[in-house]
Amino acid sequence: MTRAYIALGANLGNREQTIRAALAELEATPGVEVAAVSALIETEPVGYVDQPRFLNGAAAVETSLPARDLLDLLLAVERRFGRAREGVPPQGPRTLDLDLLLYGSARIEEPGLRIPHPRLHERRFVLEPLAELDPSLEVPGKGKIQTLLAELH
Ligand code: PH2
Ligand code: MG
Ligand code: MG
Repeated sequence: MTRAYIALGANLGNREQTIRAALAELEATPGVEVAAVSALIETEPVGYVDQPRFLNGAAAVETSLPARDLLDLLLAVERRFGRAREGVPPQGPRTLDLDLLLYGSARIEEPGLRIPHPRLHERRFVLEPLAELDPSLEVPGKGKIQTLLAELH
């Protein structure tokens, strides 16, 4: 089993209901156990700023799925909850965003699959929920969550 961390985000529709239902789908998937979920926090949009506020959080899962299969599962769950990818801005509003942040201590650079997530260390809305789950968590090649968060100030 590998411990993986997933970023949770939504800024359209009933954000909390969608995130909770998505977590239940992950939990219902063979080979995936949701081990911990952070508080869901209200955040100002970053990057593409002209959009509604996000609800963000993070989840730790224990999984026997390879990283690529876990990623495919996250994309399938996003689609099931109405996530559109055609004709919408890449950083724009979405009903559900599930980003694979960390997969054990793995470093992976493949088309469509970059672990650790390349923008993890610069996003407070990702680091804060991760720090709540485990402040001593190590981001391969970057350092401890706690330190990364302190460096943002
Ligand atoms: N996701 C983005 C772009 N901007 N801003 C916040 N606050 N939260 C997000 O999850 C987010 C964002 C693209 O994935
Ligand atoms: Mg995403
Ligand atoms: Mg994202």
